[in-house]
This record gives sequence, C-alpha cells and structure tokens, in this order.
Amino acid sequence: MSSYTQKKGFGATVWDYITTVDHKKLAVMYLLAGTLFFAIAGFEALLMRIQLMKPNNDFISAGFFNELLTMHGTTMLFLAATPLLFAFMNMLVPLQIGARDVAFPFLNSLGFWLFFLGAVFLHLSFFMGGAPDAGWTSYASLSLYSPGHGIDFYVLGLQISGAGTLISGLNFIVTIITMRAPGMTFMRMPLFTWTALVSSALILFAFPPLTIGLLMMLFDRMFGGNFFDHLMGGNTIIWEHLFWIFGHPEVYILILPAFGLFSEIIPAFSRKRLFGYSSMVFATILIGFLGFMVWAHHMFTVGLGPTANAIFAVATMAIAVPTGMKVFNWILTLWGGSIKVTTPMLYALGFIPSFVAGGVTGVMQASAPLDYQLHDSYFIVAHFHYVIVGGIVTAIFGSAHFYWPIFFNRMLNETLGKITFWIFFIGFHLTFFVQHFLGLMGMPRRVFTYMEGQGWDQFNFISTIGAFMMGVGVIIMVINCLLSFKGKPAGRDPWGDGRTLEWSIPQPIPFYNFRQTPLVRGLDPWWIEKQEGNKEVTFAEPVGDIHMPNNSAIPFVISLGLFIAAFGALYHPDADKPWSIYILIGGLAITFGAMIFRSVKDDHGFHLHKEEILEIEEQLYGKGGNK
Ligand code: HEM
Ligand SMILES: [Cu+2]
Repeated sequence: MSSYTQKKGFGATVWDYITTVDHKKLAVMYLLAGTLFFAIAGFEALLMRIQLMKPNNDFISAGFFNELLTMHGTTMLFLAATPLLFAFMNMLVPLQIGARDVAFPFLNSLGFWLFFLGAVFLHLSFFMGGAPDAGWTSYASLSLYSPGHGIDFYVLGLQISGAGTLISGLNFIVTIITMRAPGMTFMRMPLFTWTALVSSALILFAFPPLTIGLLMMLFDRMFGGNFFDHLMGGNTIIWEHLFWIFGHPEVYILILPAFGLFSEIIPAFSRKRLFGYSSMVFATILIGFLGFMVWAHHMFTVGLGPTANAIFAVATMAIAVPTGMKVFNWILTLWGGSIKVTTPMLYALGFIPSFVAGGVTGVMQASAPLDYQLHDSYFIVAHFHYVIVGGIVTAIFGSAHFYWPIFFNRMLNETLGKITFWIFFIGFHLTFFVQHFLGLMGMPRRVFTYMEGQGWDQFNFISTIGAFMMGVGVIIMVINCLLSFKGKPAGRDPWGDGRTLEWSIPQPIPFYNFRQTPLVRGLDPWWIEKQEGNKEVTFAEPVGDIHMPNNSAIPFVISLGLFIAAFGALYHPDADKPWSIYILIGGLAITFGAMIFRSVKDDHGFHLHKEEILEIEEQLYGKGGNK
C-alpha cells in the first residue's frame, strides 16, 4: 500500500495537517502560527503605543497595560520569533543538507503541537480572569504576589511550549550531525544550517534552566514552596539568575539563525561566495559559547558587587569581536559583487546598519557604571528593539520574500515587497530611534503613563506614529502573501542566483524531497553545478526505493493531554474547585496513554518503490504538472 495518494476535501486536508510528520508541512504550520502570534503581539504593541502617545492618557488602565506589556514581550519572543525561525529551519535544513526529512519526524510534529497548544493555553488567560502582568521576565518579587491566575498561565504555558522548543532543538542537532548527504562535510555546510546547529545547541543548554525556574515558581505559587520568597528564607535573586541563564542565550538562539539567513541572501544577490566562510563558522560558534558567559549583565544593579560586575562587563564586550567579524564579512561579500537589489537584498542592506546600531548601544550597556544610569529606562527599550526588530524581524521578512518560492512555489510581488520594506523600515527607525533620547532624558520603561512638561511628549508622539507605519507595512506584506497564490508557479531556482541545494530541487518539491540523494562537491553545490552547465546536481545513488515515515495523530494527542492537565494544575490551589484534580489526572492519563500506545505499537513507516517515484514525478513535472 502506498500512502502518498492524498484525499481531497477540507476535512481531509485538516486531518492531513494535524497528523503530518513532513518537515515542509510543519514548516508551513510554524509560519502560520508564528504569523498569528506576531499579529497579536503587534496589536498589543500598538495599544501600548496609543496609551503612551500623549501624557496623562487614560486610553487603557495601568493594570491592563502591565498585562499587554507582559504578553507582548512573552509572545513576541517565545511564540512569534522562535516559531517563525523554526519555520525556516524546518523547511530549509533538510533541503540544504540533502536529507529526506529530519531525523525524528514524529518528534518534529510533537514539538510543533506542544509549542502551539502551550501558546493557546497562555493566550486563554485573557478570557479566563486576567493575563500575566509581571513582565516577560516575571521577576519573582512581582510574580509571587500577583493575584489571580495570570502568572500560573505564564508558568504552565511556557513549560508546555518550552518542552516543544527543546524537543525541536534536539531534533535539529541530530539531523544536522547525522543526515548530511555524501560530500556535505561540516565545512561545506550552508551558513544557515550552521547557525541552526549552534542555535539548537543553545536551546539544549538554555531551556533546562528555564524549565527548572518555572517548576520552582510553580511550587512557590501552588504549593507554598518558598524558593523565591525572602520572608520564608528563600531568595528572589535566584529566579533572576535562572531566568537570565536562559534569557540571555535566548536572544542568541534568535539572532544566530537571523545571521544565517542573511548569510544566504547576501552572497546570492552579490553573486559571490560568502567572504570568510570559515571565519563565519567560528564566529558563530564563539558567539554561541560566549552567549552563556554573560547573563549577569542583566543584573548589574542587583548588587552582585564590583568583581562580578567587572567580569560580566568584560565578557559581554568580548561578544562584539566575533559579531564585528561577521559584519565585516558581510560587507566584504558585498564589496566588488555584482549586486542585485531585490526585496530580500533590501532587507539585508537595511539590516546591517540597524543591527550595528543595536550592537553599539549593547556595548554601552555592557559597561556596568553606565548601566546604572540606563537601567530600566527607554534607552533599553530602544536597544533591544534595534536588535530584535532590526536584526531578527528584518531577517524573517527578508527571508519570507527570498524563500517564498521554496515554501509555496510562488513569488511575492517585488513592487509590493519594496513598498513594505520602506514603510516598515522608516516606521521602525521613527519608533525606536527617539526612544534612545527618551531614555537619556530619564523616561523609565514599563510605565503606563507620564506627566507632561518633561520634554517627553513629542518623542513619544513620533514613536507612536512610527509604530503605526510598521503596522501598515506588515498589512501590505500579508496582502502580498495572499495575492501570491493567484500568481503563476515559480519553478526551480526562480531568482536564478540560488547557491545551495534547496534551489536545485524541481518545484513543487515532492514529499520525499530528493528523488536521489545528491553528491556534494564543494561549498555552494548548486552554484558549482550551474557553473559547469549542469541542469541537475550530481547524484550519489541510482533511483531506488525510499523509506518514509507514516503520519500520526499521537503527537497531537500527547500535547492535548498536557494542555488539558494544565487547567487542572492551574485551578488546583482554588478551594472552590475540587474537580480540578480530576482534570489534572485525566489530562496526564491521556498524555501517558498516548505515549504507551506509541511504544507498544510498531510503526515502521513505508517504502516508496521506484515505479511509484517515477509515477509521482510524472504527475508533478510531466504534462500538466508543475502546479
Ligand atoms: C512591531 C513593533 C513593536 C513595537 C511598536 C513595540 C513596542 C513595545 C513597547 C511599547 C514596549 C513596552 C516598553 C516598556 O514600557 O518597557 C515593548 C516591550 C517589549 N517588546 Fe516590543 N514592540 C515591537 C516589536 C517587538 C518585537 C518584534 C519583539 C521581539 C521579537 C519585541 C519584544 C519586546 C520585549 C521583550 C519587551 C519587554 C517586555 C517586558 O519588559 O516585559 N517587541 N515593545
Ligand atoms: Cu543579555
């Protein structure tokens, strides 16, 4: 029985996506879910900016502002930026290394559903008695005393979705180490795959401290654990350490893949190989390593003492060295290249100065004495949005344009793309540039309003206008994405400048990716083949049977069980909800039942025979194919 014949119809399609283990479909699901949460968090940002547009505003209440602030930060980092980058990793990593899927397709699906249901759980807090309100860092001194269930939603939602992230990170590590095509040595790996590897390694080391911190928080809030309660012999600073041992690497987990994406876009449209490839690889590893040594720069004002502050200040500044190397390598790739300014390239060109600006203010804050002045002022808000929006969001937007044909076999409209870029880019600088001055003039961060006559009014007004421009840019981009489906198929290598293996595959990409495993003969293998006038990559094997995994609903069921159990845990401390314990046990029973079922039931996947492969390719690329 071959299971590649697809049923038609809406229900069948939904079922297909719920049970899929195909990395390309999961990539599309990450893209959709990430976009949804990006839109929600963007909307929350606009509400905050309306509130801050003029002094003494009463558009929203102080309490609701705290909820918006917390959910905006948490959602943007965990539920928008991470899944959007996972969308690219899922889609591109197997294609770039010449693999048919990731190492553990079942776990890939489990990772998605844990992330998604954890995110849904967190967002239900808005409708079920209040969202978390202690900031995305949820400092224990605030969160332990926050009434209601907001913080419990934060703790349980992040725990579930964090488990998904950890599982996916592991999967990428194993995939990249073990599943590379013949000839794809480590030093021939595309830079995006390299950054995906290092970023996944960071996930492996950074998420467990978060898990432990959240567990301790859960014990404190639900069972009177007193880990962080100073009145009971606990220590609130321990939460800060645990959080930032995770939290600082988290920003590198996000920025490294963004670097990787630009390291693909810049050589493609400079039509040159990446300058200093091996130094880029070592810079990536070094940044990953140093990223773990600097967490306490978030705690300079806590009172760790001058020795600790000095060590962490120097370690932080050291990161500027490998980062600077990267910036020079990108510029030297552009140097003397025959540059084509496409939309993705525009994003890359806008990224370099914006990111450098964010990096420079980062080095400023790395100086502990100056940080005493800047701490918790709008200068900080300006700094991290320059890095996050100027670095990560531009990478995601630029790559959405670059890789749209790989995802959907369609091109985005270049004119609309460039309009989006300019509106977004100008809006971004309007929003955040002036915040540096607000910070220097003393405006504190995380306040819901301010008094007039302090010289802050105009800058806040400008900042809000900029935020709306960014919103308009995003709306145009979404329209562009939707319109693309009316367009013609893009076909293979539509930019004409693809360098890596993902561009060598005919479109639409069959579910087994490569009919034959490619033979990699150097860095930028597809570029090499094109230089030699080849129409296809060189193959490492003749056409033969392919082994593929079966779809499965079990990952969804495992995640659903935890989602249900979380409600039980949440309501358990309430004396008036004795039924909550049954929900908790029932949910866990579903999860463990599904796990046991998976363990005892043999699922060996299926074989796709040579004849079937040829038949599929005939359907896809023969007459009437290439849909
Ligand atoms: C779309 C444009 C954006 C606007 C207009 C915006 C606006 C804001 C505002 C007004 C705050 C509150 C600042 C404060 O009072 O301290 C904030 C905080 C924050 N934003 Fe954004 N933001 C945007 C995009 C992003 C993105 C893309 C990310 C991450 C991927 C992000 C991450 C954060 C974080 C982590 C915080 C801190 C939350 C906290 O202090 O708990 N923002 N943003
Ligand atoms: Cu940091």
